[in-house]
Amino acid sequence: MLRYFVADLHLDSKRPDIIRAFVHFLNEKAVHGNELYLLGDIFEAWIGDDAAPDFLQPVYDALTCASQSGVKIYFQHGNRDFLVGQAFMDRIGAELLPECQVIESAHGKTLLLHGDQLCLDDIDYQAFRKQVRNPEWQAAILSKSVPERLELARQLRQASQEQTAQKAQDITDVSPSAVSQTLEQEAAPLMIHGHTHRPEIHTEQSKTGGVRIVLGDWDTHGWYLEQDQKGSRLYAFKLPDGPAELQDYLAAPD
Ligand code: OKV
Ligand code: MN
Repeated sequence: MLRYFVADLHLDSKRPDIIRAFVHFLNEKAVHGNELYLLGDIFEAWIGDDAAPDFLQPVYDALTCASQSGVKIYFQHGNRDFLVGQAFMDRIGAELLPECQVIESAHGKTLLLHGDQLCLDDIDYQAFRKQVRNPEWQAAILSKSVPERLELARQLRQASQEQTAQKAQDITDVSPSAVSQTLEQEAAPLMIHGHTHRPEIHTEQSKTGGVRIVLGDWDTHGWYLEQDQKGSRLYAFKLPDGPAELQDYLAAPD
């Protein structure tokens, strides 16, 4: 059994380099695995399956290609792509997971989660999360026109940027009590999550010495966790510098 885990790519038209790196990762790495776990915030702002942006077509194609070649793809919502729905899962051949999924790995019982639900010290964020995860609120949003949804997403992002700038760094990390409680409640020796953009492998996370693997966000580097019978390994790889336009321009004179 070979598995790959990624989170926090924040795919966006402004970062064609990340789109290309992800497509490359899917075609070169993920297709050789049995399972691929997308643990949230794959997309910067998903405003509904009916408004899936065209610039991500290479990503949809690579995901579809992987699922058709036998890779089981699992998708967990993040705080930016909570509106990903069953229609998009059907389109790429993936399965939606609940906000906390338990699997068996070489380490034993393993919890998978985006990670934002562990950031309990950020009271404002938890209130925001409760609202955007509410099915009635989501249905109301999805009934709006695409331009209305785009405008709302833009306003929310602006509000967040103003708030985050004021927040102490430590409240945007996981709360240690939420981590130990979650591990102990599920009697799991391992959890894997993203969200905090603090890639690390932490030990002693619970009474029984639980381990917490944090995936990195894709920015200057891409990050993925590879897992098999032997265990888990967290990899980072450098993204080619700069946007494609500049590279093409630099490559052109000859
Ligand atoms: C994070 C907080 C914004 C607090 C909106 C569709 C919709 C995505 C979004 C855009 C903004 C989340 C995802 C963010 C935290 C806020 C505001 C307050 C208190 C839509 C898809 F619904 F509008 F269509 N958003 N972001 N807040 O910038 O991450 O924590 S966010
Ligand atoms: Mn997140």
